[in-house]
Amino acid sequence: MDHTSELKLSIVLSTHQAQFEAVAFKGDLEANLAKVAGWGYSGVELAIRDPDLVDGEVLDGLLRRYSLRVPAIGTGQAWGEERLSFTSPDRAVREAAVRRIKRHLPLAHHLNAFVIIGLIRGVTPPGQSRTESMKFLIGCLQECAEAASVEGVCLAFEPLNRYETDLVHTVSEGLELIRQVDANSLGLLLDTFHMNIEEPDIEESIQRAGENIYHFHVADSNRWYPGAGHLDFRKIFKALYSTGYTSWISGEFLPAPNADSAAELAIKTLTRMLTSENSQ
Ligand code: LER
Ligand code: MN
Repeated sequence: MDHTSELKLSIVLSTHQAQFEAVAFKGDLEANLAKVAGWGYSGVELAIRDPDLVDGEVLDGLLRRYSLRVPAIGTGQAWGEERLSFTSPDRAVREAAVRRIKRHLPLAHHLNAFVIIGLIRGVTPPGQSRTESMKFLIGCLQECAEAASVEGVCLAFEPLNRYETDLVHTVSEGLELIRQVDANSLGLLLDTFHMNIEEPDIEESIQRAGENIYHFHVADSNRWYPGAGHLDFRKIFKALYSTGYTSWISGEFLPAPNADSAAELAIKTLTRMLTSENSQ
């Protein structure tokens, strides 16, 4: 396994201050981009609550200055900060969530980035059945996927662990959801932190997801940087690349012991794991 010729390593960075914890860098965009590039990452995954708050020209200039690409745009802050969701019992909230995802599409098209559908799926509220939540979720995804196709963008749906949502925890459930939405622009984002909690066999699940894997998040078992927990990333990457995956590995982990050390240790560990002399 030698991917050194084209190491596509990125890290999640929030364009603005945010509450979500597993993002090492928030706030001061230029300072953060400079640091990320300095450590050797070639990409930044941008977590954006509201794309209307992002100045595209300023962003373009900064990405050029630091030679960084954007593999994906994270959208979960619209849930974390504003409670927008695809499964709200309130139609107006669901419509606002769909509108928000659609607003991400022009920037995603411009950056050639996936739009992530993670936490914005929401949770089943008291008094609503899971069946109803899934019906709302599928309807919202169909609308977003259609708009994404028109814009030439793909959506990456992320199975999340049971402590964050009651809806779609596993690769199997993710694949079934994709089948039901039935849109070419929809694939999966797999996250090793969630897989460690929910999948019976991480490597087998990765292989089963196969060409439906559009994007990949890494954090260790404790949601620290890869190498700080007990996940076997060599086995995980072997399974991932055996599916034909050629896209990005994106670090989404806690700023522990602090953001800078986590980012630096992550890229060192990932680079070592992905070079031939160190992989089995
Ligand atoms: C949330 O736990 C997560 O993994 C993010 O990628 C949410 O979109
Ligand atoms: Mn994730």
